[in-house]
Amino acid sequence: MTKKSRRVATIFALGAAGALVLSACSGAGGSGTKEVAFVQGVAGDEFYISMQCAIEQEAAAQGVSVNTQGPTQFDPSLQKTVLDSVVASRPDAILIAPTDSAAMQAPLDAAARQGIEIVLVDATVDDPSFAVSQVASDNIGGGAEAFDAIKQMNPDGGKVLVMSVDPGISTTDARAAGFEQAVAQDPAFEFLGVQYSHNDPAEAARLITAALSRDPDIVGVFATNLFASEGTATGIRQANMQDQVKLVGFDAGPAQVNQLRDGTVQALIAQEPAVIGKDGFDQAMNALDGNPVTRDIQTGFQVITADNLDTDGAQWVYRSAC
Ligand code: T6T
Repeated sequence: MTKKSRRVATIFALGAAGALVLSACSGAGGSGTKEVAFVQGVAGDEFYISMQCAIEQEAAAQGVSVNTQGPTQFDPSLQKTVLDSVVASRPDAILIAPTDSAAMQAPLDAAARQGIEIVLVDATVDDPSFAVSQVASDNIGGGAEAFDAIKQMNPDGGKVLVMSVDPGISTTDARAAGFEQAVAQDPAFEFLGVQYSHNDPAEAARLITAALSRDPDIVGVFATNLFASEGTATGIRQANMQDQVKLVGFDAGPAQVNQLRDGTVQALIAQEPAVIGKDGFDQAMNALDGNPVTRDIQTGFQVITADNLDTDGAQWVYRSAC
């Protein structure tokens, strides 16, 4: 098993509750209480729920108030509306996962100009110089690791495809680039390109079905996030091609883990959302307290397969509720 984490992961139990749609935790603090907002990429995504839980736990330990908000879809225009209302509530700091590296630039520049400390968590923007800190996974490395996993299962090579989300998302773009760069170094593999499923599992299922009918000899697919992975797995299962097509998905939501268990997915690349959240929160506090701030923090990932899912892989599964 490959272990890339540079830190010890926060250990989570697998939550049973359903997805959150929109959550707000902690009200306004009294005078002197620091107020922090966390703006998720999208509500109900177990990656951001896991991050939320860690931020709220850390904040509670420090007596800080946290307000968590997320748009109902992974969409910069919806996220901008959420951000605007958060900025209007004048928190001391905002932790945010920008859903588009260009579209979220101006709204975040404007928020920083109002004196709010901004920490970018998970994703970034084209010019993050306004941010006091940014914390993200090794996304390029994770994409390369996905190719390694596919290659191990297909030593003779073949056609491979990336199922991504939307162009312009820093995280998934970097994962796709890391994968493509790794494929380019191996002439036994043919890269069929990147498809964009708009964070919609049904669209990912539709796209993979069409891709498999165009190229029935595809041997591997890398799905760059939780929803792309879930939908791609569904499409491969519906085509009954799970024995031929090796699927490696980014993230480790509970539904993805079930698909790993049933053999539709062969490997998951789990991030450390709790570490990203806690580190981001701590850097915001450093900025507010006038302490030294770490500008860039890179967190790790762990490859989960059926072999380690019930042992040391279990602690990497994301939470459904705090
Ligand atoms: O993969 C994560 C996150 O890192 C990415 O930026 C968007 O998608 C997820 O939230 C998973 O759905």
